Amino acid sequence: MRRSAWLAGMAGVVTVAVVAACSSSTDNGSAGGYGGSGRSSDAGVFGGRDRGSGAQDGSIDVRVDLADSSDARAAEIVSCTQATAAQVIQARLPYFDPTSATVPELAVVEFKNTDPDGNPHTATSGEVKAGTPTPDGIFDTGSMAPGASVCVRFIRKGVYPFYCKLHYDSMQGQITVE
Ligand SMILES: [Cu+2]
Repeated sequence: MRRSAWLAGMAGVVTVAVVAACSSSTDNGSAGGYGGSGRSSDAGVFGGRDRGSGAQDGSIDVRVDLADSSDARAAEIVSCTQATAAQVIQARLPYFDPTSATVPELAVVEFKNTDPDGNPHTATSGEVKAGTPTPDGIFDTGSMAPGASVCVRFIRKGVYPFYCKLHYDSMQGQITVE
């Protein structure tokens, strides 16, 4: 857990370190940035940025290594017309519906504005802490007009809280990827 906390604070620096490691080092292999035993469910919150910290405990997580080769991010926006959503989350006042969902790894979640009163909404990853929305940068649908959808593919296991930037007092939700 100590490592996770450090990564949270150093996320920006770690990203730079990965670039340096990839371009200049051959002994820091693709699995080197990960220790399987040190990860916890909240590690996913930090998305693709928890990389490059070195093989501190010597363990290699092959599953994560596979993710390494395809996509380092924890989630990505995908075309709704080319993906089959495992879960639809409706965005409308006063709440997302459903407010929480559990999907398997690589599943696509469709965020759809079904607001009958014409309000735009977003689904923005992060938490609302003490009334202050704090985006974590993993995904953001941007403003969706009524009828619009944005699809997000979840690449890594973890818990992904989100909120609507415009109505975050009531519109908060959570995706669990397992
Ligand atoms: Cu909203």
